Amino acid sequence: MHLAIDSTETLFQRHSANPILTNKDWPYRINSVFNAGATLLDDGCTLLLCRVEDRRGLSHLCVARSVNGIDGWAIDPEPTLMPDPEKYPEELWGIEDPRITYVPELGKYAIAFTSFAKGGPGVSLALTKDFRSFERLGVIMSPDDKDAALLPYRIGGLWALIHRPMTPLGCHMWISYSPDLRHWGGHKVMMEARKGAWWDANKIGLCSPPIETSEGWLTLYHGVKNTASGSLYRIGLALFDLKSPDICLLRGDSWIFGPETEYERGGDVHDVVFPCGQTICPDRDTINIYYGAGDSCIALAQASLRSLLSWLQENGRPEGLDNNR
Ligand code: BMA
Repeated sequence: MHLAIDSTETLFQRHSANPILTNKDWPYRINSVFNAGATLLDDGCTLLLCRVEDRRGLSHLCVARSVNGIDGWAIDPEPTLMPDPEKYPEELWGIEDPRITYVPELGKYAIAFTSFAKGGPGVSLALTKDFRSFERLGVIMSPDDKDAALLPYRIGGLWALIHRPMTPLGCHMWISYSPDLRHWGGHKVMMEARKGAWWDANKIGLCSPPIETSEGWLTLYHGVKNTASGSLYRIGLALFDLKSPDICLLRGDSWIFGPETEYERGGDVHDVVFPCGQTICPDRDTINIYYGAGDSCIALAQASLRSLLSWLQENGRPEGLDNNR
């Protein structure tokens, strides 16, 4: 049995400036800011597409830009992308949790986000070149579904989307394929939630978009443990085959990051760490992981790509073997 508790504690380093963005930083009145998509722009600046919850409880998206990805954030003076329920009824109760993928073939960023309305939460897709104007493609995965990200290029001629439909039997990670980003099929389970007492029992979901490495798609995912005092959101690691991303090559047994600090254990929803985006530093090894903490603020943790991969080689196991799940 692999517990590897000591090595996991040093995999993610919280930044001393945490939390790096809170409602007090916002140029207009909001309740909270959390769960941000992230990308590096051509000029090297970091862009966060933040989920902002207003004081009605509805979410929209707002851009924050920074030269070093840590501080000095320039925040759009008004919401960058507001729900538009007249044209897109699926956005009636807001838009949430964006994941950004740069798609070289299109020369555009693809944003997969949760659109929330009376039918439940579903997955919507939008494209943008500049994070100022957006082309909405509407709902691409019907409710209940969330935690989606597009892979950056076609696989076998088809676009690939990771997402997390919900069923009463469990919430597992799926992958689906499309010739045109609008029509989706070839649905396959990528990775299942475990059962029983596990930290990732019953409900898992993709965090930030998978990172392409020579060993496979390195993937952070969240697991949700239900306890008598509520849900605990923690982060685990898995590696998927580059050419067949529905094949899980390795999955760690322990979580590698969980709520510990005051801003993670408190907040509007306690005990939540929820990354939706990351950037990779010029050394091509350091990852900046941006995560929502307690559904109230945005924090930054740094990790080494090489250390995450070697932790998985030591502590991960292929899926499908008898592993007591
Ligand atoms: C999930 C999502 C996230 C949120 C988390 C904890 O289901 O809705 O946006 O951060 O719950 O509340």
